[in-house]
Amino acid sequence: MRVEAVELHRLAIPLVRPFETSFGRQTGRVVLLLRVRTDVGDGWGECVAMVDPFYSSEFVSGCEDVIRHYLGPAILAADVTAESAAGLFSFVVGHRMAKAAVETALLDAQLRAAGRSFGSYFGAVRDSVECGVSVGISPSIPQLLDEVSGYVDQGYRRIKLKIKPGWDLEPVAAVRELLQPGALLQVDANTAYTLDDVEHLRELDAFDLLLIEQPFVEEDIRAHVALAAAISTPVCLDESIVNTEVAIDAIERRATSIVNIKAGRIGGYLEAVRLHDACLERNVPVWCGGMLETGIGRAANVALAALPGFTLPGDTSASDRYFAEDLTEPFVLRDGTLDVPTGAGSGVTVRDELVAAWAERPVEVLLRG
Ligand code: OSB
Ligand code: MG
Repeated sequence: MRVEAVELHRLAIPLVRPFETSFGRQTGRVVLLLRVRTDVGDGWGECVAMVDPFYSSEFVSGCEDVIRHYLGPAILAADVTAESAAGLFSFVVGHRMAKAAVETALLDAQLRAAGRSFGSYFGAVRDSVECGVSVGISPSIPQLLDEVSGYVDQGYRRIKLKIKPGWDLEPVAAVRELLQPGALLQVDANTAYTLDDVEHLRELDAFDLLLIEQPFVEEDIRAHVALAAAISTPVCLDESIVNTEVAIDAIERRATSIVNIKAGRIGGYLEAVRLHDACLERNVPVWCGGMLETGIGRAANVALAALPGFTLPGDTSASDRYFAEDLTEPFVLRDGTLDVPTGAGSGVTVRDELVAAWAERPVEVLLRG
């Protein structure tokens, strides 16, 4: 494929409700979108980086810069395919979220041209996926219960509560009490704890949680090994999993018995399929994480979540959990599931008028030559 132009679109989209985690509170999503214009047609990619480097070291402006100065020029200088992108980008260390966005745009262009869907290309075995919902830290327990009840009524198949020191046992107990017996419940600490908290975290064992996600800093695999040995709640890594090899190492060391797969965090969907395959081979259940994506990123996540190893509901919630209006046709929850798009490429159509309306700055275009 020959790439003629790379467009960088930086948008700001309001969220329907603030989203608070142990690392901060967001009222909107600043999102970097890429459109590649190629000799076989256009493709879109969404970058999962947040506006601040609080979830990972990557952030929107950093990704813009890496694409502007390195990844964009690289795909404009040589013939490229989604399959050759990772190799072409290997001269840049890290910056996986930026790389993932570019690779996904290339894949979208290439599969649209071939008339093939992301789901078919990834190896999807289902035409719809079970959905969970990630619930932010709330100003109070009654407000949390209100929000959770709303999601339960909508049909979400699993609740994930964001926790941090001072907001853990009490909200988890209250939500467990609210839910039907056997309902799926899990927690996500986004690195807010330390090994000094092991005795405290052990108290979560009383609530029959599916898993606790990323209690400790991303580099500290050893601390997760120690926690996993000390509590009965399964430990699941998110931030720590930066590629397939790191995941295999964490699995073999028993730091993680379940893996949260986010294609953006590990450099793209091709790597996500590799990671899925490695986990499936080892009988390690996986689920599809989310980063408050618009319909562009969500379409690809839902296709990924249709692979056989994704046996737990993902953070693949409906468009209306995030946005009053989505950038594509909305993803609508039906009996707790979302349909896997079947059209070519991502299978969704980007609403150019919304891309223009939510632009934070004029589109930046990188040209060949
Ligand atoms: O840790 O999974 C996370 C959102 C932004 C950054 C990190 C995380 C999240 C979520 C929301 O939990 C998942 C979603 O609904 O997209
Ligand atoms: Mg997480």
